[in-house]
Amino acid sequence: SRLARDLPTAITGGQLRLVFQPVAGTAERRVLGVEALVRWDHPELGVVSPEEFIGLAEEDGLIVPLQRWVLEQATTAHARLVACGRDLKLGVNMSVRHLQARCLVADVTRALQRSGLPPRMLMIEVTESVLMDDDERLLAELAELSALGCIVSLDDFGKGWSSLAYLARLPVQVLKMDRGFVSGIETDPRGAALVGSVIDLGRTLGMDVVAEGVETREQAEVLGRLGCRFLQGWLVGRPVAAADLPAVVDGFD
Ligand code: G
Ligand code: G
Ligand code: MN
Ligand code: NA
Repeated sequence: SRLARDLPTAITGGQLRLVFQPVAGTAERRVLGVEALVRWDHPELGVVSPEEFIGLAEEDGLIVPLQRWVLEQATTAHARLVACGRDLKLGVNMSVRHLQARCLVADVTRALQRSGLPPRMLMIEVTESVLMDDDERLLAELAELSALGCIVSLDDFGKGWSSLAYLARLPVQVLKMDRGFVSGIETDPRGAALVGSVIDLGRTLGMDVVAEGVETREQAEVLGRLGCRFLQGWLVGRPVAAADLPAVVDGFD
């Protein structure tokens, strides 16, 4: 395809850029972190979503260099923000292929060293589906990231079908609850009850829960009542360029 053909140039030719979406506290009403999201500015096709090219990068063996670029850029930009006195976590999405390639831990270590970002400020986000095949080696790699001091989160939690028994064994500290759970909770008591059980599950397992896709004040209120401490979504903020983050973080109310 056109995208597959052009992807190598995107990575080496400066066509990728990162945007950062804020995560806020429910009770603590301030921005507590950001999630880095990659964009491809294709010279002819315009902005291409990662949904369209991450899979291609995985198929074509380009995912490791792409994720290295993301890690380097995100940690460097974030270290600058932290150096200006802002105490924020950085979430970076990772591909399971990078874990399988056995170089994620080394690449994360290098990015932390180069940027000077404290490990405790970096959260590595892996999707649930990725971890379903129950590969002990992958779990060990994730545990190594935690040993480095990084946070590991399970992204899109609830979208797939991971078993509860399996979840308990995962070396992750944060559940990012898929936005499918959040939509409609303000009007649907069953949906709200379900979200409540995910939050309780997180508490039982000692994991923080971040609600994704929060779009309205009503949803935020329900989530707060159900004990959810962290919110992400358009209500908190849309993804913005690194240069615009200080204004978002400092102007939040
Ligand atoms: O906000 P957005 O439309 O960019 O997100 C689309 C999807 O792409 C999300 O599932 C998100 O997790 C994923 N994604 C965004 N940036 C990255 C990245 O740098 N690496 C990987 N592997 N996935 C990403
Ligand atoms: O990493 P993850 O799969 O969670 O990627 C976040 C995705 O969700 C991105 O595509 C981002 O643009 C999208 N997103 C972020 N906030 C909202 C929101 O409030 N509503 C909706 N519908 N999508 C959102
Ligand atoms: Mn994510
Ligand atoms: Na998600």
